[in-house]
Amino acid sequence: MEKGATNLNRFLIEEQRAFPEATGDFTMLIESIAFASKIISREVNKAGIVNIIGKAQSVNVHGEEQQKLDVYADRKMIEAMDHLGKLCAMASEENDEVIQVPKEYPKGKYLAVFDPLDGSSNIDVNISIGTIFGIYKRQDGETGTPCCKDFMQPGRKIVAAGYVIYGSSTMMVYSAGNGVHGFTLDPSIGEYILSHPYMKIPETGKIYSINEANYHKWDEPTRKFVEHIKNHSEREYTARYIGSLVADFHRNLLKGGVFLYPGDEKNKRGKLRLLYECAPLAYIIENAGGMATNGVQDILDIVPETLHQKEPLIIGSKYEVETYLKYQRGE
Ligand code: AHM
Ligand code: MG
Repeated sequence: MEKGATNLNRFLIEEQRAFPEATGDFTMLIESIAFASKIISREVNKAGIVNIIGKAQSVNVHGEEQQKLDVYADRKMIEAMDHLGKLCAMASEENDEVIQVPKEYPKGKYLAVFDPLDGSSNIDVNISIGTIFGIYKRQDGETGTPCCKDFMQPGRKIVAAGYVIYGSSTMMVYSAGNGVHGFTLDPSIGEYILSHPYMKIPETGKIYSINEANYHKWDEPTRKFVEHIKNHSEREYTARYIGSLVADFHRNLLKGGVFLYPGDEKNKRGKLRLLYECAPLAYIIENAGGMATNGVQDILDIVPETLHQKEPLIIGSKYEVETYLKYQRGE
């Protein structure tokens, strides 16, 4: 490691030291997610040259075909965390039910939620994809075998969240409530190095990201908002939509702007899952000075009713999200 560089391990230890009551449990969890992400990153990078591209023989809980790498990434995330003695259960976009800690391992107080490989339909065309995660504490007084109910907590209860983007470089972006920090993987030494401390999203930005093919299915306020963006010549908005949430989100976090996946006629609650996608990214954006809403409520205030619940997601710079809300309120 270069002199003066801070790797993830050092960063977490120093962050932990700032909180004398911290036990280090949490540091171990984040490091384990980082470990899983390095393995996933390696597989994603060689996806074009090994026979791993293509569909697995299974369909996930949403009726979508699972890609082989989805299944692989899901297993790596589970294996990285199940034995630590820090978790009482996990929930993943790729699993119908709560994932229990195997009997042979002790249980801890945390719950992990994750989308192991978001945007995986983009793998075959070599577009950036990502892993999204969130950590909650089990609610007070809950004992016994963890079940769905344990996960029915609003995003405000998240104790840490983040994502990994497998892009031109692999980056982990993480927050435990004390700023948002980005770490870039140095593949030559296999270490995440702090490259983007205290990330902040600009108050307003030029980018809007939405799948406009759905225009005629959106509600009136969403259509009006997008028309407003397009006709706002002095702000010079520009459209950018990859169709890979982590990549779209990451770009907008750095440059400013808004990402929208609203509900529409066909998918009333949009497409993105509250627990695995919306809430962790909403936690990151709020800690970076931005906003996230479903058009009515802050994403972080929504109490999930089911594990795989979907929510409309409008997320990004304050100015653009507030403008969207004004259209929703008819102002
Ligand atoms: P996935 O979790 O099955 O990969 O799907 C989620 C992805 C997001 O990454 C992306 O923002 C969205 O689907 C794109 O949807 P669409 O193709 O409808 O625009
Ligand atoms: Mg996803």
